[in-house]
Amino acid sequence: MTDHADCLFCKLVAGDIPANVVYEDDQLLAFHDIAPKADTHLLVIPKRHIVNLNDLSASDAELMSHLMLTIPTIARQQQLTGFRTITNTGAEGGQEVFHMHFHILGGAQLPGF
Ligand code: IU
Repeated sequence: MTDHADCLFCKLVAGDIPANVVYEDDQLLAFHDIAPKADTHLLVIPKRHIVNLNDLSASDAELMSHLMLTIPTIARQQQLTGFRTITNTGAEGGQEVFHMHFHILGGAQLPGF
């Protein structure tokens, strides 16, 4: 499990590492993925360090609701008429950065899943 102090996305939140930010509020940050896997590839993260979906508790319900409701707002701002949202959970689920993030992929026709 990644320690908060060594967490790359916590460093982005802190402004210690630059990011191409497209959205920010008191709880969330969204930025362009450094290695895009679609024409538009954004990541939406909670500012607070949460490892992944397995790390959530009932007290995070309001944050998760806000995050989910903000995804289409960000997509609209990026002129995405359709998009795919993915979150990888755990190494076996393909997670490489252990600060919870939701991928937004779009900008051109995606293949079926
Ligand atoms: P994953 O779901 O944990 O596999 O996704 C991690 C994403 O973080 C992946 O798409 C990387 O390209 C992306 N990323 C980034 O945007 N900036 C970075 O400095 C690093 C990874 I390291």
